[in-house]
Amino acid sequence: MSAPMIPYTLPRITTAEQLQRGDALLTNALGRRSCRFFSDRPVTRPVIEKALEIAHTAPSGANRRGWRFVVVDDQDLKRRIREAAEAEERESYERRMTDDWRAALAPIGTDWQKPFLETVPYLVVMFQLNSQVVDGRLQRNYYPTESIGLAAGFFLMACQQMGLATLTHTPSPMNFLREILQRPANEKPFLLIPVGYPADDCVVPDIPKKPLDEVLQWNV
Ligand code: IYR
Repeated sequence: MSAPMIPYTLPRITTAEQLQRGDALLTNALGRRSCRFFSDRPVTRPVIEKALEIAHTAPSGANRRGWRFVVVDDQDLKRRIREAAEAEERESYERRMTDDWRAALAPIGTDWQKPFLETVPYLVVMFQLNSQVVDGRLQRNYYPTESIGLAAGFFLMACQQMGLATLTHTPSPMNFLREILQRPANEKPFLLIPVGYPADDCVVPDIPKKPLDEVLQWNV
């Protein structure tokens, strides 16, 4: 049965204001970098909750919001996650990755060691729900990967807007997150996002982003 329909409007703004707002957001987006050196300075809880509230507004297949966000601020859990992530990462860096993959990562300078997983105030773990209980029965979700990807994108931009640094960390495989965080089998770990402030001596690789005109096509 279709839901009742309600009016939808957006404020009418001038082209100049559209561009001004776009520029402000672009400056912000360009300022975002993946951070691998975090301060242990605490982040006030309502701030991270706000960012999650924003993530939760993302569009999702059939409006199911097929995701779970787990915030970890417990030091012991962070340590266990670091240990498990490093074990997988060590195996990946030393054995599982192809030479091409290792070469692609060389400019970024990453390795299997992830001390930031313990330093950072929060680890946000996003789980993808390929199914969930709706109206009392387990039903499949639609476009769950696209949906959680959008939620993650919203979250990263929200954090940046609020002055928080993030990293999209992908230890692989990530099943240990489900075990450590005691999530059920229908919840698949999608992304591990450390959130906090950059360390005072934080550095990031000086690498350019591919220009837009290399990826943008108008018509055919
Ligand atoms: N998951 C590893 C390796 C890694 C992979 C890609 I693709 C990156 O852009 C960066 C790192 C890690 O997090 O170190």
